[in-house]
Amino acid sequence: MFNKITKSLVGAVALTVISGVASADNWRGWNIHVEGYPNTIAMDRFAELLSEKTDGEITLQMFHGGTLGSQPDAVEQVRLGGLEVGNFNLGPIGPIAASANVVSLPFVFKDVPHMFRVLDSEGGQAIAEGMAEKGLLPLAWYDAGARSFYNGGKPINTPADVVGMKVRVMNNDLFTGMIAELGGNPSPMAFAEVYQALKTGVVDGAENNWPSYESTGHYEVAGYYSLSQHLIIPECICINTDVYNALSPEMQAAVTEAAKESALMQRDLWAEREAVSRTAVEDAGVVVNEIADKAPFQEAMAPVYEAYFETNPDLRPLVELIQATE
Ligand code: GTR
Repeated sequence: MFNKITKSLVGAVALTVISGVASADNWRGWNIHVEGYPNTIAMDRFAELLSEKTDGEITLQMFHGGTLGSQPDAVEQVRLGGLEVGNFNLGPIGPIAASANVVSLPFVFKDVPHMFRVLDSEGGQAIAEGMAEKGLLPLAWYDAGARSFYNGGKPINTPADVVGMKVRVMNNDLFTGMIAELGGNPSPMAFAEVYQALKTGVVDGAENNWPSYESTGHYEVAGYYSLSQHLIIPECICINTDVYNALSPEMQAAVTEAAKESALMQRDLWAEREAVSRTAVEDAGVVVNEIADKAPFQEAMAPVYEAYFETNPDLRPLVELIQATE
């Protein structure tokens, strides 16, 4: 009896080896957002689709709410292979992959559809290649809307309103430059620290899209939201490049398909959540203002672009390509 079992086990192992079926890969994924947020739902769906499309050969355990660390740390983790995947905003990736930084130039995109048209073209290809070279291969793009300024005390209508204001930004020289050129004091800080910093006056303001402004509760402590829409930055489902390259072509296709399906879901959820979040904060008493003339904000960004081109002269054509994309 024992012999029989042993024999059939040996047979099964041999078969597995011969047919090249590896044992399941268990991946770990990072996400900064809370339960119910579009990205959280879509990353969970990505995990489900991964199992389905790979017949369980790849499983993904998602860690939401930034429990595995801040975004800059998690970006490093995925690059180094400590984590396999993450849902990242390209803002904190720019300092690592220069081509990915083009999307963080203020006002570079006209609107979100323009951003997606660029990402779906050769411009997107160049950005993706630059990221993959640095160890972060983007499998699909998520929507993160447009970022606008918010603060306590008064609305922002002109750059003069930003003078002297302490504004939290994500870690990236383009963002510190952006605030400095408007006359404010930039304060790079982890996302998780912003609520307390706004509440205690360590910073006067910050900037983000509707869903993050609402989900973090920042609106409770910074009640003026001014529609500057100065940054339109995509997000990725990014995978460690070596992990992806080690997969068979069939597995690569399955992983990419799962990511793309997740992204389509995220974009639908995003559109809904933007409206829901806006209504929620307005109902809570947030004062929202349109900025009648954004040109002075755009003009103030000229030195930010110059500094970027000085460090990355070879990326000027990519920026021009984006600007020329209809
Ligand atoms: C959110 C974005 C996060 C993070 C955050 C921030 O809109 O989805 O990945 O970048 O902004 O401001 O740090």
